[in-house]
Amino acid sequence: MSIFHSGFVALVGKPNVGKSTLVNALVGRPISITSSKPETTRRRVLGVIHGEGYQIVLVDTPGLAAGHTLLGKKLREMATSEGMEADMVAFVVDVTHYPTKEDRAAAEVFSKANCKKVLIANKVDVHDTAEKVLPYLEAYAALGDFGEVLPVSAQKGTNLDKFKALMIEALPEGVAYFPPESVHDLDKRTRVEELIREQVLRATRQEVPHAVAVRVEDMKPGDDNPDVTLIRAILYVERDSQRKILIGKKGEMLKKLGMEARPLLEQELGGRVFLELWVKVKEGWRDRPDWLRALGYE
Ligand SMILES: Nc1nc2c(ncn2[C@@H]2O[C@H](COP(=O)(O)OP(=O)(O)OP(=O)(O)O)[C@@H](O)[C@H]2O)c(=O)[nH]1
Ligand SMILES: [Mg+2]
Repeated sequence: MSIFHSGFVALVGKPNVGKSTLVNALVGRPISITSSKPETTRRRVLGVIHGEGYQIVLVDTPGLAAGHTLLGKKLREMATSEGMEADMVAFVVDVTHYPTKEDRAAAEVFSKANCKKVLIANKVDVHDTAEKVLPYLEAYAALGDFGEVLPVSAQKGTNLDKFKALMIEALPEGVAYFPPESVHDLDKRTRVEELIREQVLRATRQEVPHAVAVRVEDMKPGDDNPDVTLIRAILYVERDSQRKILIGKKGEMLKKLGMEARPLLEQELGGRVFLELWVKVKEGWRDRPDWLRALGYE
């Protein structure tokens, strides 16, 4: 009987280094939302790579940051425990800049993981020669004992085959955790919420993206036309000023968000979608345990 290898590889690091973009590039589908705003990922997302004789389960984690809200604390705890429990840790850094205080803090946490570790230096496409990348690799490699150091570009696909080979090599013998058709572990409702939030992250600035949570209140086939899915979602914000920004002048922002999210939801659900978006203020939800639970951040 041939041997099967499988296991969990946690992608960890500070926010905005490209962990989710890497997961999407490796899986070959946009399963974890991305944006140029730090702290995009707020939940663990599993992405599955299927192959002959192996199955790699990628664990996308929230970026490790010094967030002062209860949500920030929960995300830190989640990312840390996912890293500690994985079969391999991929510590992701970004070579558009030299290591920051946040990189150092994250490296200190994850160098304690008791498993194989690699340093993945992402975004090498921003430099036009390999020589220019070298000093960044050296600076990041000095942050901890990360065994291999691999320069990659999630956006251009550079060295992702080598990254995959490193993961397969590190996987223990095991069983397939997911059936062949599964590429992620999120249910439909969560995917819908995440896709709507992705559009909010892209369209807003400063503190607004961080203060928004999305909840699908209702998702069902239309009464007259069962081929259409009716979705009613609420965008929760923390203050009335943020509510006004999300609605926009004459409701233009909300309309734009709906127009941008709808085709993505139709692609996700494989049919027509009627999307209704509402904005509500839930003061200080990021510091309220009951609301974090209700919003699925526990
Ligand atoms: N130039 C370049 N940009 C990249 C690359 N990979 C990711 N990015 C960009 O970096 C930004 C952050 O990407 P994400 O994948 O959301 O980063 P993340 O590490 O998951 O961030 P958090 O979820 O906030 O922790 C986005 O604007 C991406 O388009 C890359 O290989 N090259
Ligand atoms: Mg992310």
